[in-house]
Amino acid sequence: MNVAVLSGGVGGARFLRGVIGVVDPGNVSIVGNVADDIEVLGLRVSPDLDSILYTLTGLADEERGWGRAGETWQALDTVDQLGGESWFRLGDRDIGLHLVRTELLRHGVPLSEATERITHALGLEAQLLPATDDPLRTFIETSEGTFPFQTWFVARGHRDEVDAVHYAGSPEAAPGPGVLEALAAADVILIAPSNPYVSIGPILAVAEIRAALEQRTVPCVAVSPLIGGRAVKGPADRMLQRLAGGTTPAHVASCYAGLIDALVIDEADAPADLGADVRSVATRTLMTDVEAARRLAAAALDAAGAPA
Ligand code: FO1
Repeated sequence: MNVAVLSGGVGGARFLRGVIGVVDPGNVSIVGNVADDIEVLGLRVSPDLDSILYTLTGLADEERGWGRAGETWQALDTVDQLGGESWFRLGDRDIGLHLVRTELLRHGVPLSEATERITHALGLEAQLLPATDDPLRTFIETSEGTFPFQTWFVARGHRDEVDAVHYAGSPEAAPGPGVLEALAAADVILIAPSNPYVSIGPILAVAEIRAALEQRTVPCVAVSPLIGGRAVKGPADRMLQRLAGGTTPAHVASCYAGLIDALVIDEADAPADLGADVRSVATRTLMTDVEAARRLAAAALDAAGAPA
């Protein structure tokens, strides 16, 4: 069975670990968000691709949720000492990856190919596909101004309430190599429990990816990132409250109108009526460990009528 998964960073990565626990990783294609990528200290950082890569290869710092385990920060200490830009914390091990990626991009290698080389070198069996090779960046509009995603998220601690989200570059962005092929070859399409606005939204802002989902001939199932109307971590609940008008499963489903056949929700949010076209399936969605992530992935595949 071929499975394609649309995913953001941390929550998505944990879910993906469940997916590759129940489906042959060689049959899993991941379409990853690249709109929160950032250039910092001359390095190109792709946080969501890296969270997925590190998590699936066992290199992630589980507690922090991003970056690598056993990280040290000597390079950043020097940056700090020299008055450089140190608000976006790059660890020594992590920097090694960014150096390689940046060098490849500087030589004209597209992000998709750079990602392929890096994931291959680290032994990732699943296919990790950047949603696009084109410049696509999320901007957050607030009453304090409009900020690039990482400025709002990290530097400002995602405290400002969000009035709107923009995906700069989306009208020109084409799907990355392999993305449409992976969606076309999939027996099931899954949307990971990632933030609908800043993780999945940018992927769906690539018109041809959205169209592929609208015209799908196979089931598409999303997993809600909320439990009892609350985000496990991050600003998803506040964003849904403000931008969709609430945090119920119906509000989550509204972010994927016309794109999904079922929404997996937490038992704490059940029962939910999502209208005639979208079923809701309730299960325990908190991914406390790998086994819980596997159970959630299996429930999502079950909801798609394609049991693992
Ligand atoms: N998140 C933070 O909250 N603070 C950081 O300093 C930070 C650095 C960082 C470096 C590399 C990387 O891959 C991720 C990093 N993140 C950091 C996480 C990242 O900003 C977000 O979790 C994602 O972009 C949201 O999906």
